[in-house]
Amino acid sequence: MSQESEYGAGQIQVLEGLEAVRKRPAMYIGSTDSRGLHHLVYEVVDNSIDEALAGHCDEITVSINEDDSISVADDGRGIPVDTHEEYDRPALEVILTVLHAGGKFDNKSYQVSGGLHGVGVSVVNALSSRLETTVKRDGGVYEHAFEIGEPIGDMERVRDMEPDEETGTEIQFWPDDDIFETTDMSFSTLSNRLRELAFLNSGVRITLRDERERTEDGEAVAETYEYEGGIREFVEYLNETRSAMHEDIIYFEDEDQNVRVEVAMQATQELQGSIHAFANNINTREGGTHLTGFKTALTRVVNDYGNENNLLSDIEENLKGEDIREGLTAVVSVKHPDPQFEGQTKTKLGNSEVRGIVEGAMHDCLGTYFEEHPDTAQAIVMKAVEAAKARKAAQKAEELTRRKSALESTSLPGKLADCQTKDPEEAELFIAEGDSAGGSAKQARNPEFQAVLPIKGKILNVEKHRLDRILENDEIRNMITGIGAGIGDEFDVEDVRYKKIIMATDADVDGAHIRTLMLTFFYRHMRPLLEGGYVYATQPPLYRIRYRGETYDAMTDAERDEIVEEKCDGNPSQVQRFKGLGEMNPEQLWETTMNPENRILKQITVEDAAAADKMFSVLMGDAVEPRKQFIKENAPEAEWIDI
Ligand code: 0RA
Repeated sequence: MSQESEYGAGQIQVLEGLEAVRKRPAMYIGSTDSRGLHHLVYEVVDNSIDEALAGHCDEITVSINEDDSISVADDGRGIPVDTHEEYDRPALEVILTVLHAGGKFDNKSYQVSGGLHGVGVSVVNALSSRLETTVKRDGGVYEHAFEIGEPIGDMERVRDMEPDEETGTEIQFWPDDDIFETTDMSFSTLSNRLRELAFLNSGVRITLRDERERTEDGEAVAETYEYEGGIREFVEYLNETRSAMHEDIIYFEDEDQNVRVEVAMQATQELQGSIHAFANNINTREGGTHLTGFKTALTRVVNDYGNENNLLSDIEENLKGEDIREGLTAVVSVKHPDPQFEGQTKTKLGNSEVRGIVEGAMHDCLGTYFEEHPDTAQAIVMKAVEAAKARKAAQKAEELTRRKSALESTSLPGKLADCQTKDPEEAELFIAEGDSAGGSAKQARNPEFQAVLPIKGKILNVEKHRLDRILENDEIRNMITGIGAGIGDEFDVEDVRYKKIIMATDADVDGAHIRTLMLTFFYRHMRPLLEGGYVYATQPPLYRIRYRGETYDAMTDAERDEIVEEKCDGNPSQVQRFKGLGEMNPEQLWETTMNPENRILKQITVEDAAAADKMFSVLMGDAVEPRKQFIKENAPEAEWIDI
């Protein structure tokens, strides 16, 4: 048999497609780090969500299995198993092996898969060492398995479906450790996204199981997310720890030109706003036309109401959008038949007609709501008036000059020991807790590329103060000028002077607190730093062990014990405990914490804005009980904040 007839043109195309995915995985799933790994799960789940949006599925179960494989099961129609004419192979095989095949099978009205990375389950298959599917459909149970994307044998019909059995799809896959830097799935990362999907698609029940962890009675750890109230419950959840100004959630949904719009919001007494926009279930962090439409209508309706009811006389001008959004929690979700994603991370909705659609719907619905709830309307306007007064006060007086000098002054803070290089790619800034650690770090550093800024103990808790007060704080002003890229709306990540900003704090409770204060500041006022992955924390060792002329560092008590047993025959010459960075001599500090060759840095990223928002309000806000609860549930992880 010739090569030609063994491999038809279709088969060759398949292999080439999968090869391309394995060669350049980042093109298809963004990256091959932990983020990319979790994308594999989302890719499969998105297909199940599509089934749910089409009205055929209401239950999805995601399991992290003991061997680190993932199973996703749904009760949808099942992936088609009949023969695909063009390829002369079962459709199931085509969908799992041909790039972008999934979407061609039916005209789904709102397709999530096909959105952000939206590359289809074939990409998951190509990047998995093994993948197994079970489909129940057309009266039968079908199985098919693959290795690194290629079918092993033929699809098989293993039995008939029982009369009471439901249709559906189960996909189990083993992410390929030749491709991914890590194959360790994080329960909290998956849970945040799956909870979000359950909020955004009311009526779908999503269960996440972790077979690696057992409860006391031997069951796998599991959580189920199901929200009949949809994004209304999302806003309630986000506001659990914030003080709401009105009982009910303002909510509306509307459909125009095939675009479905849903908005839920509630005003709170807090200073931080928390507005989250989604398009086809994708978190549009960079915003876009739906968010613009929402903001424009909000500003107009609140100003119209204020003017008509003579509530704006104190400020003698219209409220600005930022005044009105202070403390507002909102979720804006649109579903579009053909969403266009733009921006650096493709998380900005571009479809221009959406702006007017959201603006119009929001204007009508919020206008009506205000007419029907004058007390709430008045409270919202008065809160915005307070915000406007504070803003104007800050602008008017010396605050303006202070702010200007903080943001624009060219002179660097006196305490900063800058580095020689001016190339942000190479430059590192160590923000060191306390003058003694700062002093050691200045002696220890490599001045060519390492700058050191000591800060005094606890910086201001920015969660509790407006910008005018924040800018009065010397430590914060030093950070702003040192980093050199402004603050808040004026922050421009292009101007950062260092692309590694390293929080050097002690490995104790105080250190953890200071780190959290700094992170809160970065998150609220320099978020692109976190989004760009420029923020790190040092992880200095706790112990140094010496034995026969060798030194070993240990990060934990357990690691210390292991080294003592295995490397030192149970009898080390010295075990030194490092209490804090300030107590290390410069040489030790260089070796353990600053030398790029040996040090361990933890990169801090913001995976999920809603989860991060909630975490910072819980950790830094006024409500005490939820904070205790959060720390109890998340300790010791809370310290390391997987936002
Ligand atoms: C192609 C076409 C149809 C459904 C699916 C794919 C499908 C894919 C996945 C992936 C996970 N779960 C899934 N469920 C369905 C439509 C089938 C029809 O028209 O009956």
